Amino acid sequence: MDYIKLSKEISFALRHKPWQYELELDREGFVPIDQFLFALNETKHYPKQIEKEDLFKVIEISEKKRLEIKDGKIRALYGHTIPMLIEKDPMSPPELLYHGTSHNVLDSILKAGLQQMKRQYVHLSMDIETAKQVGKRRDTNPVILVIYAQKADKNGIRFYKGNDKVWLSNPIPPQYIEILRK
Ligand code: HQG
Repeated sequence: MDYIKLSKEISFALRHKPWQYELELDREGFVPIDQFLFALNETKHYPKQIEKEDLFKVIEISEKKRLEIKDGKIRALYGHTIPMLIEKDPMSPPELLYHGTSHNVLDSILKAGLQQMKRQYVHLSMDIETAKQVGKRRDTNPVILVIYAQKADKNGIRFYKGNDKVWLSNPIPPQYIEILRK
């Protein structure tokens, strides 16, 4: 089984295009596992039937915690672009969070703040190392931004937890953003 391919397809279905699989996410982004397996197997993208164990395997071998299985349902923990806003409970963030990005968007971010762009929320990292990994997707030597999260939270910007390393937020105005000087 090509678990990398399966992982990408799962994220695609749960974050971006559930309707292509005739799936409807609930308000928290969950779908029943049985429905999900049925939909994946209908695509005939895999040589054998996808079973529940394959979903656990995808979660187990991934270095990022992208998915959650709970009460017979599965969901993506972050990354959504679907029009229906996934409901998250606001939470108090740590004092600082980080965001890794490419140099060519720096001016725009310092002017307009961090925007969610195509996704539903801005994605922030719990630590500098994670932010570097995120930024490296776009720039071999990414810029790391420090986000004064607690200060922003106190001033009404909402923060939400994705997983242990990824936080989500509403747009972050420039006054809470600083470039990390290495
Ligand atoms: C940038 C991956 C111009 C922002 C990662 C980023 C993450 C602006 C890009 C997760 C801007 C959006 C999310 C502004 C923000 N002007 N550019 N005002 N505000 N940007 O992919 O945070 O592997 O939607 O800096 O690891 O890079 O998929 O967000 O470069 O956790 O599980 O606009 O996706 O996880 O890009 O990444 P993205 P992201 P997975």
